[in-house]
Amino acid sequence: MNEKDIKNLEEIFEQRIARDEKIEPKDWMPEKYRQTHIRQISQHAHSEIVGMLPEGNWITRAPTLRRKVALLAKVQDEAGHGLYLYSATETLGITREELYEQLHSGKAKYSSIFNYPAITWADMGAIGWLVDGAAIINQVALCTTSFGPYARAMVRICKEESFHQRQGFEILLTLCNGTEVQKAMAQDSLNRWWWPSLMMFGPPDAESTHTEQSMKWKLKRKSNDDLRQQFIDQTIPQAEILGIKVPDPDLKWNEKRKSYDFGEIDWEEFWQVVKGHGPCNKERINARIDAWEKGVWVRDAALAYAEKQSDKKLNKAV
Ligand code: BYC
Repeated sequence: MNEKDIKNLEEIFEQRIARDEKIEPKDWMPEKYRQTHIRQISQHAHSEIVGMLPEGNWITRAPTLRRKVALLAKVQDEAGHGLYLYSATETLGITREELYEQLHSGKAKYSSIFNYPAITWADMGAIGWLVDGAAIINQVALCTTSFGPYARAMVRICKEESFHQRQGFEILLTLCNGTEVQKAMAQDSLNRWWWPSLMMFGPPDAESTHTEQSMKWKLKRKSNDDLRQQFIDQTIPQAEILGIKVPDPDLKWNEKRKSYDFGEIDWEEFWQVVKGHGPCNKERINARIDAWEKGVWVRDAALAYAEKQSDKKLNKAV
């Protein structure tokens, strides 16, 4: 293909984006569009899979059977989200093995939030309420993203995240209506998860390397700071219902902006966690590598079975 042909294709592509048409896997797309989607969708998939670890650890310690069933279903949903998202990424011409390799070698990122420990039962509430709450705000915007398989996966994922957010809020509501010790546990959990939840939306717009291009391609529909503000405005009234306090002395309603002003986020901490130096980074990656290595016999058995079946078909055909 010569330069003129590529320019033509680029123009047609930009016009399709402008018309809000979905881009499908077999459509022509600029290489950078493909690569940035592989990066973001796979990081999203890795986040779902690594995100199962802090909660998975609490399934056997859930306080009642009802809580256990709900948590088990939530963690199972996360596995499903990871699988749709890996499948969506594979449509862009990368294999599942390559994606796992990128996660295990530390080349691919996953959400910073999952590098914090879940140390009490209240953390199951805070993860559902805050982490899934933040995820919904980010993902509702992604339901209209320009790449078809990603947008369609988001619709179902958002519905399930909405259930997750409510189960988390309900855990905290129960604790907040319980004994003083239970309420203190809920407050402690909010203290520890609040700031890391705000970091989930990524660096401030001025420092975000990908936002400008991703907004042009309609991969991102809202900026990191806009989504973060929306999350804060939506979450503060919920904290008031719970009767617990967000750990930010600078948090204040701004009547003019009809939004909350809030304190400085510790971006140094964020980058430390993103670069692999958070409290649980090593533990999380080691758990994933361990699962991959221990699962080798399952993959081998499935492959051997598939080969046997295809040999049988072949023998019948001759
Ligand atoms: N953590 O230019 P920027 C869930 C990286 S899981 C780590 O703003 P972008 C759940 C960023 O990758 C939901 N790294 O990037 C599961 C980039 O580095 P690279 C997870 C981060 O992509 C289980 C650099 O910083 N949701 O719901 O335009 C249980 C510069 O950033 C983070 C998603 O993945 C971070 N927080 O915007 C419970 C949503 N933030 O790649 C719940 C999909 C930034 O150049 N992703 N970085 O090396 C997105 O919407 C966007 O990728 C982001 C970042 C808003 C996260």
